[in-house]
Amino acid sequence: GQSFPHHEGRRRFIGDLRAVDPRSPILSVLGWGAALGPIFESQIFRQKFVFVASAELTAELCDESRFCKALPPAIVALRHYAGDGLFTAYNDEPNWQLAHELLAPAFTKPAMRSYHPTMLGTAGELFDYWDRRGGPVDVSRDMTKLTMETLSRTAFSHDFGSFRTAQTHPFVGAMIRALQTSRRKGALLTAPGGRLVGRFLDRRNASAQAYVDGVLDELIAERAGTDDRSDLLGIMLGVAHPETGQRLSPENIRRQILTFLVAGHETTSGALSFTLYYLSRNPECLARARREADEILGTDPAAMPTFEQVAKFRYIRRALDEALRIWPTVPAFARGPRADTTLGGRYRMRPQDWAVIMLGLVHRDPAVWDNPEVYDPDRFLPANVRKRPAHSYKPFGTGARACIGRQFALHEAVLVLAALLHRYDLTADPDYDLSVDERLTMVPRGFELALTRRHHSE
Ligand code: MNH
Repeated sequence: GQSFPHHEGRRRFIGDLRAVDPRSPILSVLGWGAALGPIFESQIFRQKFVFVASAELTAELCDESRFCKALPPAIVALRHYAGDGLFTAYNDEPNWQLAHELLAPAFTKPAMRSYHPTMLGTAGELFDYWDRRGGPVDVSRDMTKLTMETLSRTAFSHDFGSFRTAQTHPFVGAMIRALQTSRRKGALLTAPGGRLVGRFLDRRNASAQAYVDGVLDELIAERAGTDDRSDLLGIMLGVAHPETGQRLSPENIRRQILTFLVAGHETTSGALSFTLYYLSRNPECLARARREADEILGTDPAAMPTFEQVAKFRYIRRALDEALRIWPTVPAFARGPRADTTLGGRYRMRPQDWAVIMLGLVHRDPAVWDNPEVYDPDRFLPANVRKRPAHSYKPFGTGARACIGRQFALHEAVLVLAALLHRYDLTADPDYDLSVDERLTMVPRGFELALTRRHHSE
């Protein structure tokens, strides 16, 4: 095939292996890829990856008539656990269409109204937990507790009890480790002896995976036989397709649960953490966000937003959008052509080819964004959004396979930010330098905030 600009340190046989930190491959590619232009490649052993960095090529790849979601090796490797669950399904797998149609009603804006009380409840528990413990807060860890609880309670009516201990729930740790290992296997499989290494990793991972499966099977068993369709699990167990009568199999339901837990908690938690990081670093933005929270929520610092109020926090929403621009927590997604075509008028692509859209580069493309490194929520004022070309901002993916949980994530995140800013003064360590941890998604590492209760009465 054709070759694209690549890292100058490429070696025979291993390719760009030495330029990629195995613990943070995405950060590595963001780092050296920025200098390689709108489209570039990397090669690890025999596996080649094509990356897109420009908003212009991204817009073309987002044209659903010519391109669709593709599954690069790291995502294919996740199929070992998540199978034909929504995120890892191939476009033409029947369970994608079926699960998408059965679950879509559970993700509409009106559906969020039914989740709102639970979202308030978990946020309230988090605040109580902070007030009890005192001392600085590990933002990523605690936001992960919050989003994990919100998701498992709204989607599966299950309580992980995250706020009863300071530690991360062992289930969350095991789930992330199991999936991370399998994702890393992706590129290694093309190395000599790669299959052996893969089997070794699988064995080392087996107990974590067995534990995760056990918890999930128990969650399903607790509910089998009941007919409560008020959450995702109930819908998956109880609802048949209105026309075909088809249902999801128990195995597929387990894969969907794993998918929702993974796709639904760390992503939102990272978005919350990055927003708090940038607000703590930008006093003017923080003041505007807090003023908005105070205006809408009134004089009681313990007030929580109503469902209708959540849509009114326009500045806080922009603060979140802007954090997801600079640090999209799902850092990339892949697209492939539906038929032979030419990308950007120059690059031939066949249906088996794919290109990875590197959101961290696209969202900082200087052709679209002035001073891309500067945090400025007002980029998302409607008048400014209208001035930008379509598809220059894609934190939730695109088209038929875009994020089903977008409304859910935005509703929860805005609600929590507003309530938090209303309730607490935040102070960050001025010496903290942002460091990003590449788990399954991107989250700030070691970012701490001191939170003190506010007493505002006038
Ligand atoms: Mn989510 C797909 C980003 C929150 C469930 N999500 C995607 C994709 C992106 C994404 C990007 C598309 C990936 C691809 O094209 O390969 N998701 C996010 C971000 C947040 C997020 C940045 C939070 C912020 N996602 C959530 C939440 C849930 C969820 C919350 C569930 C409650 N996401 C999914 C599922 C898919 C998905 C399921 C797969 C959808 C499909 O292919 O049909």
